[in-house]
Amino acid sequence: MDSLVLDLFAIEAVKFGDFKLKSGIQSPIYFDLRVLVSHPRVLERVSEQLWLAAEKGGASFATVCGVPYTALPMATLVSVRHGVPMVMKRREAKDHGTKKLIEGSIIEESACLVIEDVVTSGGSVLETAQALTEAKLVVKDAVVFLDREQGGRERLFEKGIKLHSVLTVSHVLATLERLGKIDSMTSAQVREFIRANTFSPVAAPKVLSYEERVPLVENSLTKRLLRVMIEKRTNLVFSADLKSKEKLIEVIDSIGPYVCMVKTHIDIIENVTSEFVTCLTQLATKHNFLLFEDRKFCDIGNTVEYQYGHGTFEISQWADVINAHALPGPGIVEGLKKVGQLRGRGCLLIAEMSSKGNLISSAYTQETVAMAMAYRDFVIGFIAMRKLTDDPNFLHFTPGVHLASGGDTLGQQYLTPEEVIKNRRSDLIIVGRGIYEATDPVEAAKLYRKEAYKAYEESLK
Ligand code: S5P
Repeated sequence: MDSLVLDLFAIEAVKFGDFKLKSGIQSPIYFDLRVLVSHPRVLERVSEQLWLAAEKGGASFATVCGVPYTALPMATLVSVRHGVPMVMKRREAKDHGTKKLIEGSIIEESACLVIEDVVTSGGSVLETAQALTEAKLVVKDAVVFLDREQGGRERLFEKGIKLHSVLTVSHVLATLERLGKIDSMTSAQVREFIRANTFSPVAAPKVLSYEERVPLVENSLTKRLLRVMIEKRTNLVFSADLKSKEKLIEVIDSIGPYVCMVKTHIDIIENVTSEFVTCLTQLATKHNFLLFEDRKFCDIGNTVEYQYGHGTFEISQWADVINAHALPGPGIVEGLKKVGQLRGRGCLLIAEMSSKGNLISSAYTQETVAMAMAYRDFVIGFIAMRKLTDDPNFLHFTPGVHLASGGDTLGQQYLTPEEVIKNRRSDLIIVGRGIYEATDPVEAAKLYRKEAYKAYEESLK
């Protein structure tokens, strides 16, 4: 191992001095294993050591996956040399087409070994492991060439991943000092830096109960919704996508006691009149639920201001909540806010969609979350397929929910209430056809309510 450490030092894969890390912290040591691609013999040895470390650690796996990008050539060498298939993780989901994050043939439920060059906090390994898990692979082991000993091992262990390493910083320091490449001062300085910059193991943030969230949220509409959810013990939103006014009123009146919100597409209802809208608001008062018009605004600020405040449906007059795409940029929220904020309304940003092949990328989702943060006085949450932020102010609404998994013929993809609330940690489920197309919509609403609320209670444990 001495000669490998010396080689790394010679090719400047390990450097001493004063380096600014990605996090902004100044570090007296820097590892840059990206240079390995220019040194094939060293790269080959590094890869072989990774294999041996995983083997020695007792890792068992059917595929390997390198954390992009530096570990990709390492994983490739391991794969080719030992005949273990590899899968490849994209840095982000493709913007078009399949949106797959993991490329390669996947044998569901088989174990995959994550390969990484350097581990500090363990964050990159976790991110890759999460993508692999979502692709139905099992991650129990990860192997890293260099463990910076800053808490990554412990953090990964907490998440059920055993980290095997070829080298640790302590080992590298001791070797270089012993071989006269660095002095004892340098090595002591690095040790002190590592000691002072260790990430403490963190448990996944606790899921807050609705009661715990009420005093934390800033927006009064969010507070109101949470209170309804608590009082009625429901996190079910009914998507009332019916065309007939009479039928719609009948269904809403019968399932009203079991939902905290009713979502409409006002433009699909035939011959909407002001009496109908009044009836809708009366039902909302009678059964204590909020009204959400699923208008999905998506235009420049000036236009959405008109669409929201005026026009046939006068949405701002009766809908407590509306939603909007972030696509046009912050102007859309500004325009909607001009109309809605004074009336105490709230907006959900569409950060993800349930439909197959939708063009939303992970970068778009992140930008949407950032936009919401900037307008937290009006944006109360997201339409999303999972929890996107731990900020208690934002509620996550997930559509595409059905007790029978699958989808429809037009691209809708369904998840179960349990998957959405317990595993993906969303806050509310949106159910349409699962309820109004059931033989007995009232019984169906009761069942969805029960399942989603039970999943919420279990997520608190
Ligand atoms: O990504 C989305 C966003 C929304 S708001 N996927 C969706 O399905 N929706 C809406 O949720 C959709 O417009 C419909 O009103 C409801 C789902 O209906 P279901 O019958 O498939 O449950």
